[in-house]
Formats: sequence, C-alpha cells, structure tokens
Amino acid sequence: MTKANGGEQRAGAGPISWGQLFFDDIILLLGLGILFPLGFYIVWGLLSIGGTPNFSPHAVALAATQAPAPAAMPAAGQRATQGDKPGEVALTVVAAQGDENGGLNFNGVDKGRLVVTVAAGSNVALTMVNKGAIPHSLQVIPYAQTPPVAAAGPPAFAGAQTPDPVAGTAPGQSATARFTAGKPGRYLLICGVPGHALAGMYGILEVSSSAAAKPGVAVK
Ligand SMILES: [Cu+2]
Repeated sequence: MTKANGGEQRAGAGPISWGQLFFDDIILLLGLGILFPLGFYIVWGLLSIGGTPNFSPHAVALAATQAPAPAAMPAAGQRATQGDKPGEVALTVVAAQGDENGGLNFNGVDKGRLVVTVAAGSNVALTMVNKGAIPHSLQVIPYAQTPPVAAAGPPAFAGAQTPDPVAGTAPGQSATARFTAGKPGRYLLICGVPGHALAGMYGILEVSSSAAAKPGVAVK
C-alpha cells in the first residue's frame, strides 16, 4: 500500500527531470568524464603541433648556410658607397654566401674569382658579413699563387684585416677593415681562419694606379 502510494506520489509529481536522468546514469557520467578530456587533449595537442615552428638544430644550420635570395645579395657588380669618414670608400663582401666550396667562399665564389677594386691612395672601409655557420675573417696580403694556411703576420696595409683574423668573426656578425690602399698592385684577400684560404677561401684586391678607377666588388 505504501509502495503503491509512493509510486502514485512520484507519478503525480510529473515526469522525471532530464537532470535527474543524466546524473543517475553512472555509465554516461564515466564515459563523459573520460571522453571529454581525451577529446580536449587531442585537439590541444594537434593545435600545438601545428602552431610550433620547426626549430630543429639541423634546420637552423641549413638556413645559416643556404644562399639568401638574390635581392639580398650585395655581391656581384656592387658599387662602392660613401664610407663613414669623408672620402672613404665603403665596400662589403659576404663570407660563406651559399654552400659553394662547402661555404668557404666570398660572395659565393672561391679561388680568386671575387675581385675587389679600389684606386691607389683611397681610404677603404671593407666590411665582411659572415653568413656562415663558422667564424671567418678578411686579411689583405701580398699576392701569391698559393695562399697561406692561415693569417700570419701583419696585413699588406696597416689595418687591412678584420679583428683577430685567425680566430675570425662569429657567424651572423660582421667586421670592418679600415685601411689606406697605399701601393698599386694585386693582393690576396684571404680568410685568415686556419685552412680556409688554402681550401680556396680567397679573392683578389686590385689596387689600381689610376685614381679614376671605379671602386667596386665583382665576381669573375
Ligand atoms: Cu673562412
């Protein structure tokens, strides 16, 4: 009787609310408790993977040695610009531009194919930009058929080298050699880091006896 009354009372209270049905179903609750966070973590993980740039050391090393876009080249056929000081001729060469000769190149060429020309007596600011993954340097030395193993002794003109040419300038950095091209003639423009010049990392500096000679950087 009591049961029947109770049943009548419940039925009389109207239909069971959806909330009660929901919270009474233990299987549904467990399923949601597992599936909802799982789905959330999967979506979060995929978004993280998609939004993370590729910073693997290999990719960074590759980017450091790869040739920049042609528009970024200050290299072939470059004309001199006015330097910081009055009457100074400013020129730039790029060490390790691309992977020609394993990166041991200036402006993408090795073995004397880069020719820097200045007029005798001009004050030169020769900047080296190191785009390589290892240190490089610049030093002007008297011409020789075979370049030296490393920078040894003073440069051909006072100041005609980047700081500490044997240790070199760090990757991504640049350094400027300031000198007066006193004596006309042909000179070697070497990377003074041991082994580099001998492996072909050298260009030519032509100091023209003609004061009218147009300063510039050319690739032969
Ligand atoms: Cu070098």
